[in-house]
Amino acid sequence: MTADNLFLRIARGELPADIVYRDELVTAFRDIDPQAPVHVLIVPNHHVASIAEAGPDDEPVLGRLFLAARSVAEQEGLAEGGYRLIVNCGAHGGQEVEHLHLHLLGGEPLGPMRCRRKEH
Ligand code: DGP
Repeated sequence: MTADNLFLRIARGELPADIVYRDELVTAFRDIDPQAPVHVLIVPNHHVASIAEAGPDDEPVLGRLFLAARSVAEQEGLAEGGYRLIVNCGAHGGQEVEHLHLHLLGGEPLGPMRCRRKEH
């Protein structure tokens, strides 16, 4: 399996993940390597390699990613304390998986910028 289709296969239910939200456009599941007490990834249910590859047809799913992130944040008890949403894009952005994903991080003060807690 390539990294390209990993998240698509999770969204399709073909690979296991701790799913916390799903609708007809997007799926949210817990990150396998959490960088905060709550770390959820929200992904489109169809293939979009990155935000750089998104086009006008993807506008509904792009909006849904943010609204789903808000719902998950409320579900996870983050609404009051606040949270951070991150989209990595391409090599310089640190994107490792080539399927568009929105990181939802929260559960503690995150500081001015977030770095990985450990090396891979
Ligand atoms: P990024 O660097 O923005 O491409 O983030 C990729 C994230 O995906 C990273 O935080 C770890 C997570 N991840 C990688 N493989 C898996 C997996 O198989 N399952 C889950 N749940 N998360 C994964």
